[in-house]
Amino acid sequence: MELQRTSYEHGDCDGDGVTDADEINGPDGDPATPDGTDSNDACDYDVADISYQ
Ligand SMILES: [Ca+2]
Ligand SMILES: [Ca+2]
Ligand SMILES: [Ca+2]
Repeated sequence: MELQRTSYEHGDCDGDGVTDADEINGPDGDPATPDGTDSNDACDYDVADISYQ
């Protein structure tokens, strides 16, 4: 039995609410067109890309 997980379960290293995949690839999942945010900076994210919380 695992303890309750936090944001890592969603692959969100910085915990800003946008998953690493979305920050790196953009919401369309294509790395050729990133969303331009830093997946390691919780202050750098696109509000439109928040997929949970
Ligand atoms: Ca993030
Ligand atoms: Ca993209
Ligand atoms: Ca970020």
